[in-house]
Amino acid sequence: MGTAEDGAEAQVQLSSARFDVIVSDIGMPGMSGIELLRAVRGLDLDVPVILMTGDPGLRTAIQAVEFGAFKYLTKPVAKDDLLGVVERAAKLHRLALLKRESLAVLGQQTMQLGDRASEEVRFERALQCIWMAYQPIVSWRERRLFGYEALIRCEEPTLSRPDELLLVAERLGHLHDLGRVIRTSVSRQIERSDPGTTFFVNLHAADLEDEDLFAAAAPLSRMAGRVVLEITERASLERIKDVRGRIRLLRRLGFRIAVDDLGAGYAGLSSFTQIEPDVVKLDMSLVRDIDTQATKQRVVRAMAELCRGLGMIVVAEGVETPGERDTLDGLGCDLLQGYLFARPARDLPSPAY
Ligand code: G
Ligand code: MN
Repeated sequence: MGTAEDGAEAQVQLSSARFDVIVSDIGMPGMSGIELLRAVRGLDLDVPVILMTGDPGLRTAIQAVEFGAFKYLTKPVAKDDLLGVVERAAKLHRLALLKRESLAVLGQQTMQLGDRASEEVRFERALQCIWMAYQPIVSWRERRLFGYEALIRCEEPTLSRPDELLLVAERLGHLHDLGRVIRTSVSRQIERSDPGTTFFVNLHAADLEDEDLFAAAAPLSRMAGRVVLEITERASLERIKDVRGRIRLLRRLGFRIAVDDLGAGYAGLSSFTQIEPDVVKLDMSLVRDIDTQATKQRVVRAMAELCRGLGMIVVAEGVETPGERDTLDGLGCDLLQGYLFARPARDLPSPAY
């Protein structure tokens, strides 16, 4: 149990001790209760925060809940009511801790999605420690390196999975910030690398709405001739206005375009007709065990033949075994990528042939 005169003092106490529940006014000198809530989430993802105010405005109430306050009480608050809320909050806090513990015991990698305040704090931290891993894409026939795919990695422990990081960026409306950090980071790597190497960079559909992607002076645009932008088949482009026009602008800057995860996404050919890709990347689900699965072989042979006929380069991703490699080669896949050649890593790992 502890008391604090204002937000700053509460923060000091929070950084040295654990609490079951936090009860705070919204209107306070210096730091508001909402700001305190945000700071609390930087230190503790689970502790319930109960906010009180004598001046209930709709906006603060909405904010309080949106930012993950456990409850919002209007003063005067009867003592028994407050005690009841605090007790309930403490119990749910213990439950939250037990849940984390059980996930750790089970060794499960789950999404650690939290409330808005904790997401903002974690995302800000994540942006500070993003780095790119690079995985080689090789021409197996020629035993030659073709290029690298840049894959996002992040040291923030609660957002270490790329899918989580992207989901939180989306929820917070920060996808453009993330895309810009990625593109700047890749452009630095390209500057330091051999001029013959091509770099594959994943786009999020939302990036197609970021003016920075289309700016000729943006860091990656200045190296567009060495970059293939990957657009996944898994996400829908329906929301994006004038996809064709946007793709045309990217080509005019010098970028080449790939359709990623082909075979895993929506049925139909809308991504193809809209994007007319230079490169197609077959999804790993088609690659896995292809050496023993006749159906996959038929599909991949037909896809590779068609795409090559349309002048597209075909890349197979997620190649893990020599059997998969040899089968894909025989089916007409020009370029291969996967753990068999190298895992994604910093500093442009060399492929093993
Ligand atoms: O969505 P996209 O295809 O861009 O994602 C590639 C992901 O696949 C990366 O996260 C990368 O680490 C992973 N990956 C790369 N090579 C292999 C592989 O050979 N096997 C498996 N299982 N995953 C791979
Ligand atoms: Mn990709």
